[in-house]
Formats: sequence, structure tokens, C-alpha cells
Amino acid sequence: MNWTISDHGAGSWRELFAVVFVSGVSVVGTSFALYGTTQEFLVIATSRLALDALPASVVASIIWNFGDSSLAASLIIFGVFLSMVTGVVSYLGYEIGSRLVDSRPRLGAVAGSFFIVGGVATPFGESPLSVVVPALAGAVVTMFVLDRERFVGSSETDDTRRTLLRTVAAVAGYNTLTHAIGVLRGRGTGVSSLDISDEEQEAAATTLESARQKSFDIDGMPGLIVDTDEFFNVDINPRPPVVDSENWELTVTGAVGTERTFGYEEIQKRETVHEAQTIRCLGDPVDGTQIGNAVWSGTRLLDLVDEADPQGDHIMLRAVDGYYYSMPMEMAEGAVLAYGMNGETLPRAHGFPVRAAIRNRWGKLNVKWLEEIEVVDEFESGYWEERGWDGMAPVHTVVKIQASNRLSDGAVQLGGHAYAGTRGIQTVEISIDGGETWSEATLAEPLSDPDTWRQWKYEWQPERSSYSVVARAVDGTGARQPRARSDPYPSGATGWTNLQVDIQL
Ligand SMILES: Nc1nc2c(c(=O)[nH]1)N[C@H]1C(S)=C(S)[C@@H](COP(=O)(O)O)O[C@H]1N2
Ligand SMILES: [Mo]
Repeated sequence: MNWTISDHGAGSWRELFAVVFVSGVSVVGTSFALYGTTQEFLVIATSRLALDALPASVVASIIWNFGDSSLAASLIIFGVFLSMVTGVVSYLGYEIGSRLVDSRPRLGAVAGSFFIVGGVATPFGESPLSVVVPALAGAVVTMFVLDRERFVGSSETDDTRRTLLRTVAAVAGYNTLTHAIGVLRGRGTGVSSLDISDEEQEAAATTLESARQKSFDIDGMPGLIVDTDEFFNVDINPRPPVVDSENWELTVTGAVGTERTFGYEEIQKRETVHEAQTIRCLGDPVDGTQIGNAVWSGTRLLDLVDEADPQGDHIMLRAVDGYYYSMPMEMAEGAVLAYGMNGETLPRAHGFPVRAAIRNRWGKLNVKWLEEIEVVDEFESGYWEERGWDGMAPVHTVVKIQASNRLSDGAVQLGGHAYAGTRGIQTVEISIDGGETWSEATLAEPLSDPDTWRQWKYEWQPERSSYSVVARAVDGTGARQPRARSDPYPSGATGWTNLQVDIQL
């Protein structure tokens, strides 16, 4: 047998394209069915490698400006790309294999396809199995389709057409199935109620209620506690990892007297705290929206470390998605290991089963999907620090203008939050003439927890049709926020907040 592309004659490139694509799709589809949107799914692994290859600032701006949707789009692009690549490679392997094993060309072809796809995918695979099974599926599909294809290519009869159609239908069916399984896996299982005692449930509810009462009632603005489904999201994963809490364990390892392991239920049975804490992303611009405040229910993170008899003075937090952050132990003073958010089970997007809530630092230290706390002797950097960011210092002071309304009496109303970590906010100052003159905004009563934002509002009767608003804050130490504007990269945004208000008089 002598198989070459040119044997097919006119139109064969299109056929070849179809063959290649179909087998590539089967490789990717099989991987999706096996692993859903976890790290082991070849598309996720590839997109993560690609993210690592791009300059840090580019990656961060993609993640921070476009969020989840851009990563979801990148998944589709990578999925198609990977299908093409594995399809072409599978085809090449098939051709080479069939020639190498002259006596049994078919066997040689399938083996060739399998080994070459496996070889190409190995650097992306998290485990041998995650490469072997998809590669095998690709080889088999390539064999099926290519054999039929050749058969049809030589003599087109109704019979062979039907055979080809059947093959295509079978492959399409197979991939519809893999897609469905993958999507189901990606959804994961969710529990909706917190598995803590009624008393604790009530304590969480009380914390939430008191925050609600302190909040101003301002249209279009979040309250002191941001609703869970409105809470911003920053994630290096195209889809949040699915963790099965039954099989998940948190380990305390490294420089410890005795390694410790904690199960999900065990952690929930420990002493529970309910603390409001604000989280702001290091990549959040002055006028950005990557800030939120929630009530985190959990247990003290350092208590777990203490039980392992730590011998170093730093901890490295490691997550199931490969994300990590190390910090001096005292930076985690008071930190909550949270399994609840706003009185409900911590959602997958925010780190189910547990995440860290570290006081006074940028959001990135609040490691989600935590699985290991390693005690280490010295500082070992973290995910974004390895990518050029520099944000281990306390958060900067910022004022957010989150609402501008026209009240029924004609007054203009502005509202928002100001945040300065555990320094707290003393005053929020507003200028409506571009920074010439200043007055104090009205502040809502502060929340009692140490690392929380402060709510403010400011109203005036407009006399002109246009106002240039500037907002700045004085933190709890009496320090007025510096005026100079800087971009988030690399150490966090600084500067006063501006808003142009145009009024229909
Ligand atoms: N494991 C893991 N933890 C993570 C991240 C991540 O991508 N993976 N993103 C971090 C960043 S940069 C921020 S700002 C916060 C955002 O938390 P949120 O998505 O719950 O708002 O989570 C941090 N923890
Ligand atoms: Mo972040």
C-alpha cells in the first residue's frame, strides 16, 4: 500500500483538513471528558503554559481587565488550536508508522500516531494517564477516519459514502458525549449551606445584619458587605478548580515538628470566627472595581500551623491550581482560614473548600483552593512576584466613587467606599471644583473588624451643569493619601480619584 496525500486527487486537502481536525478534536475531547476543566485537561495545561510565556504585565492586564470571560474565550481558541496541532501530528505519526512497519501498516500507523501525539502532549500533561488516554483516542479515530477516507477516495459508491457518513457520525457522537461529560465535570458538586452549628450560623447572620444596618441606602452602590454573586473575581484559571471536599486535605508540612493533616469537616468543627475583611487586587486601578468586602467564616490559620510545632518563621501557602504565596508568619497574624463567605459555603469561584484571608495585604495573598501550608525558613516569593509584581507591602489608601445619583430634591449624591487596610479611614474629602476647595464626606459607622473599608456619601445642590469631582482620604494614622497617580503595575495604584459629573439643570 502506498498512501500519500496526492493519491486523493482534487479536494483532498479539504478532506485531509477534516480528518486531521476530527482526530485532534477527539484527543482534546477525550481529555475534557476525563478531566473537565482541571489542570489535567490538556487545553487548560497548554493555556497556562502560554500564559507563563507572555510578559507578566500583559498576562495581568488580560486577567484583570477582561476577567473570566477572556480566559473562557482563550480556552476555545486554545482548544481549536490544540485540536489542529494534535490532528496534524496524529496524521503524520500515522503516515510514518505505516511506512515503518511495512508488514502491518495499520498497526504501525496507529502506534505511530499514538506515540507522536503522546510525545507532543507530554510536556503539557500533568500525569502519564492524562496524555496516554487522549493520545490513544486520537490514534484510533485517525485510523477509522483515514481508512474510510481512503476507501471512499478511491471509488465513490453509495455504499462507501454511507460508511463514511457513519464514521463521521460516530466520531461526532463520541465528541458530543465527551463534551457533555466534560461540562458536567466542570460544574462539580456544590453544597449550599454551611456545615457549622446553628449557633455559629446565627453568629454569621448577626455579623451580616449589623453590617447591613450600618450601610447607607444609596442607589446603585454595594452595601458594606458585597453580595457574593457581585463580588469581584481574580483567578489565574480559565475556570475555577473543582475540588472534592471529601477527598481534599489541608496539610501543614515543611519545617515542622510533626506534619499535620486536616480534613474539611475537621476544620469546620474547630473554633469558628466570622470576620468582615476587604479584599483589593494589586492590579486594581484607582477607578477600578476589583475590591470587595465580605464576611469570612472560618478558623484561625496560624492555630493549625501551631499544632504542627513550626520550626521556621515563614509560611508558604500552596493551592491546587499551582498558585502559591510565601510570607513571614507575622504577616498572617489574625488570618482566617475561610470556608464560609457571607453566611454560606465558600463558593468555588472564591476558593472552595478553603481560602486564606490575610489582613492588610493585597488580594493576591488571599490564596484560594488552599491545600498546603509549608513552614519555611525564609521568604520564597509568590506567583505574581515571580512575574514582576512587587506587592508584599500593606495596601495603599484608596477612595472608590461607586454611585452618583440625582435625588428627588435635585441634589447630587455621590457614594462609595474608602479603604486603607488595618490603618482604617479617618476622613474622606471631596472637592467638586477640581481640587481647589475640599469638604468632608459623611461616613457610615465603621465595621468592627480591623481590615475593612469605610462607607461614605456626599451631597450638594448643583448650580452648574458640570462638576469636576476629586476624592481623597486620610487614613487612621492621620496620613493624607498622596496625590500622585500611578498605574497598578508593579506595586499597586496610587492617587486621588476623579469623576466628571454632568447635570441636567
Ligand atoms: N489559588 C489561587 N488563589 C488566588 C488567586 C488565584 O488565581 N489562585 N488569585 C489571587 C488574587 S490576584 C486575588 S486579587 C484574590 C481574588 O479573590 P476573589 O476572586 O475571591 O475576589 O485571590 C487570590 N487568590
Ligand atoms: Mo490580585
